[in-house]
Amino acid sequence: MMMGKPHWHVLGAGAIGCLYAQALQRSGCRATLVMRSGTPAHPVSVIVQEDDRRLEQQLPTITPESDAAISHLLVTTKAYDVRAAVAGVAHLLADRCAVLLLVNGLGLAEQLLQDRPGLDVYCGTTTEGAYTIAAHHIRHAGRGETRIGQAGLATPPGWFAQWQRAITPCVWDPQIADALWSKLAVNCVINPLTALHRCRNGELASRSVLAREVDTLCDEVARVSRAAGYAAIADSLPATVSAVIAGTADNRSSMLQDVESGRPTEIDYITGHLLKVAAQHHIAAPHSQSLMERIKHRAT
Ligand code: KPL
Repeated sequence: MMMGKPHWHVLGAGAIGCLYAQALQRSGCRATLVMRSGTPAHPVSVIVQEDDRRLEQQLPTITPESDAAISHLLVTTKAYDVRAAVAGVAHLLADRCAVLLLVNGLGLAEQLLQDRPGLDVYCGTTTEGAYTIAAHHIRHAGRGETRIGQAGLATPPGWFAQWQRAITPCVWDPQIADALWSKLAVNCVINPLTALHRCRNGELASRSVLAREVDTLCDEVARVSRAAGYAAIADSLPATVSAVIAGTADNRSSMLQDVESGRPTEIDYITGHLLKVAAQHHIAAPHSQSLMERIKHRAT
């Protein structure tokens, strides 16, 4: 049982990091942003715009040089930054620090536990829609659901009640692996195709050439999903992907945004993870393999 309200440190002050940091602070928790090494550790003003409301909150910051003790760490960085970012604050982490990963892709919890077996790692996934307008200034564009869990943990830890007060709806999911795999499967279809064809999500349904690629890829991702033990997700994948495409038709996927801004992509943790699982089950996944190579070797 948790005594008092936990103090959350947030690593990754992008749109989702700012949204959750502000929500936690407004609910009565302490929330502190962890800035890059060498950044002046001044409080920053986090602005969240939703509908016609503008919520502004001063949040304290620390850098890895500080002597803070971190008991609860929320990680919302890009997938490829997680390992180094957590290593950068490792000396500040309490024994059995709770680390909640709200990042795209799979495989990172296992990596973190390999690096630091003492951590108490949780995983989450969210359909909240938020994008950055300027540094620490975001638009909360669409309300969604946040699911959090830890493999084998049926009941939530003490800190979770505060999350439910801060973020609605926020659900404890004893089957979090299913939710994470379902998101991975959708991202394996939508993200590389939109990034390669430089199109919005909706064009994957409205352009027949792309719709055929979606079908082929859904078949392949479903085969891997079934072999990995996610038969129900495999069966409903075409319908799930169609629904996400329709519901996010105007979106530029996160991978398309990464490509357009010349950033690295999260392909290693999305398609790359699928390919690792496919290899473990001796399943060929040539379309995913080819997409991954084309994304990695694309001309920028
Ligand atoms: O999760 C997404 C992403 O862009 O990473 C989808 C669901 C595809 C929405 O754009």
